[in-house]
Amino acid sequence: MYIKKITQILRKLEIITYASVRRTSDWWQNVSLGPPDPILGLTEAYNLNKHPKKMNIGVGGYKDDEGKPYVLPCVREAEAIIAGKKMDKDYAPIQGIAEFNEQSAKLAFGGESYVIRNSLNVTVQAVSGTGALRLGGAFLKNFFPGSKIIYLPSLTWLNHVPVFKHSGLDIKTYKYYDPETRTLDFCGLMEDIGNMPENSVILFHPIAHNPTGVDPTREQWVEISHAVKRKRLLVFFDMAYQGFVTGDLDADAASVRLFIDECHHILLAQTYSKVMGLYGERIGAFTVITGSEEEAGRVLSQLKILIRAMYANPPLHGARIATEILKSEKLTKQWTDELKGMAQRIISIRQKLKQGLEREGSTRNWDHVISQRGMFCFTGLNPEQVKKLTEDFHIYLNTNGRISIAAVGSNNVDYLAHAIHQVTK
Ligand code: PGU
Repeated sequence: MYIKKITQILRKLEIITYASVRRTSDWWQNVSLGPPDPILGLTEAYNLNKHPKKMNIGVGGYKDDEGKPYVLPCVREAEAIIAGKKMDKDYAPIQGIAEFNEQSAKLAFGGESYVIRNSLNVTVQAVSGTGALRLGGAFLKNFFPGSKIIYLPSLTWLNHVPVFKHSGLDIKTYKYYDPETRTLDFCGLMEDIGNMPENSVILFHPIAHNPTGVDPTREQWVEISHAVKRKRLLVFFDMAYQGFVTGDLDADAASVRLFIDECHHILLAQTYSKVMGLYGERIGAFTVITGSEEEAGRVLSQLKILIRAMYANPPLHGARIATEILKSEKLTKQWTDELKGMAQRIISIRQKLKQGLEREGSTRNWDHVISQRGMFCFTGLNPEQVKKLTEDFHIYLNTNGRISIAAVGSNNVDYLAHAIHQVTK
């Protein structure tokens, strides 16, 4: 009897203690379930699907003609050289590996660029393109004296919005793509620039616009540059596809270099994810063009403080690979040949897709499949049609109708054409 009483008391105490612990540690009860990522979430869904014909054409990652991930042979060679050097694993400097930063700036601006000759560029290693944009966002939030608004093209890479929001900037859009004509809405773009408040920030994709594959012409870039200057806008270029369109690194950087020649003090995000296929290595660079070497020193000091607080210093391996390739004439030549190979395979898949759609009997106009540039095709499919492609054909793509042509192979392009025709006829 006595023992029973004690046990009851102990039990009660335990419950009380447990309840009080529970009460104080219910920290996350108001955390709501977030939606899957609109791009990377597709891979999660794709991985769960067991259908033999399933296709993941949602994520912008280059695959070989059999749909397998492709490691560039120049990357394999660079890795062999690095392995042979038995390098240490010490921390990189806060701003990253100096040689990598130099080579990245040369790649973007050209070795003879006046900004490099006069040390006007502050180029730091970044955690890939996303990290470069995020660092740029933090720099703008903290130091840009103008408005904290960043203007993005209406239709842009989906992650631009959360990256800049997370940086504390306000997002507005400018007209870019005309869905009727499937071309650049140049008049709308110029009109919107004309209406922007002075000293705002405007983001451009310098080549292979994601998701539309529609870029301004050289003449249009010149006009844009003049309009931007009239409004004293700060230009942030997000260059994710240099070399991916033509295989010519200089040609694909033409818009960035035009702005440099016209004395714009731009910001630039670069990534080696696509162009060297270094997706998972998370390697990129961020540049601020300044007005003097002294200003450059001050800007670098503040970037280092921001980096230190965000991730301390960047990883080594991807930077070492890119540096080996960029500093060797032989490997750079091999790299550009391999870039050309990737660009050509994408163009040939575009042609096969269009032919396939015609063979299926589609009477729609599919010219844009061929005319758009870069990794993506902005098909014009609506969310309902996209849903049907996924449900009926096990094809995963973004609800905005964007497909990564670079992830389609000769073995499944006809299946894709058949499926697209079925949902659009
Ligand atoms: N900027 C643009 C225009 C991009 O398309 C991408 C990647 C990035 C920056 C960032 O690339 P990093 O991998 O951080 O270097 N866009 C791809 C990749 C998947 C994703 O959304 O991250 C895409 O599918 O749009």
